[in-house]
Amino acid sequence: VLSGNDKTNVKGVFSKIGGHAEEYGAEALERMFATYPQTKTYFPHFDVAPGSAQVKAHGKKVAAALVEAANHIDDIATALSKLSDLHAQKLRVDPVNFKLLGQCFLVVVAIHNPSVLTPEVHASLDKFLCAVGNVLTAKYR
Ligand code: ZNH
Repeated sequence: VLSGNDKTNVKGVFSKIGGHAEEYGAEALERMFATYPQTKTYFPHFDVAPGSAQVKAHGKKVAAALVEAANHIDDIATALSKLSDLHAQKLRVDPVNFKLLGQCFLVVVAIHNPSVLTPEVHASLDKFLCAVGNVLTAKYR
């Protein structure tokens, strides 16, 4: 469960990264595909080469969902309800992969903003990314 302090920390991260969120989303995907090549199997219809326009576009969507979750941090489940349906009913991504993408996103934030990611903020952002992953896999059965 995210504490009040976690929520403040997460909002702080998103306000500091501001307009870079979309770019970080794409970079996190690129890093996930490179570091954990098995994740590419979910995207057989994508060009997953670094710099791919499809990966950039998808990174934007993922980042927008994260921003939406951060903006509705008291009720992420409602904010991402449709996306949760999509992942449960159609995409059926193995939940382990959410940890991988979350970790890649953390690393990308750290690379670009070393001073933002204090250990305390790191822990809060990690909890938030886990919470998002939990929402997106909550309707699996
Ligand atoms: Zn996911 C899709 C988000 C994770 C896989 N996604 C998607 C979208 C979004 C998202 C927003 C779009 C939708 C529409 O269009 O409507 N994801 C997300 C998030 C996360 C995720 C936020 C976390 C954080 N996913 C994930 C993972 C994976 C995935 C981990 C694997 C690996 N997704 C996916 C796919 C898709 C999606 C495959 C579809 C794509 C296309 O376009 O086709």
